[in-house]
Amino acid sequence: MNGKPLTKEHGFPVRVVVPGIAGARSVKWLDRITVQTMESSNYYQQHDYKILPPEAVDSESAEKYWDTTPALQTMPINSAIAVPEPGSRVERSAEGKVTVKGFALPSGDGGAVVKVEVSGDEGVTWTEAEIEHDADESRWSWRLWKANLSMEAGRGLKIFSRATDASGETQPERSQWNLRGVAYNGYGETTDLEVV
Ligand SMILES: Nc1nc2c(c(=O)[nH]1)N[C@H]1C(S)=C(S)[C@@H](COP(=O)(O)O)O[C@H]1N2
Ligand SMILES: [Mo]
Repeated sequence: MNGKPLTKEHGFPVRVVVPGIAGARSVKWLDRITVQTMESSNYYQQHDYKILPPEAVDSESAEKYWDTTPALQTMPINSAIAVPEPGSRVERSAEGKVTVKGFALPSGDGGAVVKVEVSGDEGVTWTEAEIEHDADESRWSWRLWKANLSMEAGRGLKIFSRATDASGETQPERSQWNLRGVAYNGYGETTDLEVV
């Protein structure tokens, strides 16, 4: 944990870390490992963290899908905007640009995030961001990014972000609804901006 000892909350004394796999599988407070030919029957492997089909709309209608839907393992590519915050007032530079910052994560085994784009006109035009960190060291980690985006002044404006990784995986505008709300990876966005 950035060179500091693992805390109890995060799994001390022993935690498994599974790169590229959903955090739900990084088991904390580890006390034994079983090698077996069948998938774990653990509740969180079987009855949670699955992308259920949209027909599953509540716990009753979901019941028949748990056994036939594979457990979520790899996460899809994703990005998020941290700056500017939703609802904020943003001052443009003398050149009419807004500073946008955020982070992006690659898909499970997809290599590093290699491209991040931002849009200030709801996806009509895209501007490429600069990505920090060495791509060679970012196969399973997030990368921070920063962009200078030309925007017109106005109210109620939005900015989107869209990441692409080395395997070519990229974010859709939205992803399909699922009961557990897992693996959502539609464009990152910040909304309700006042750009001056
Ligand atoms: N033993 C154990 N490990 C666990 C869990 C748990 O309930 N028990 N939850 C998992 C889930 S769902 C998540 S999202 C991560 C959260 O880890 P963090 O608190 O370090 O972010 O731990 C995972 N490891
Ligand atoms: Mo979780």
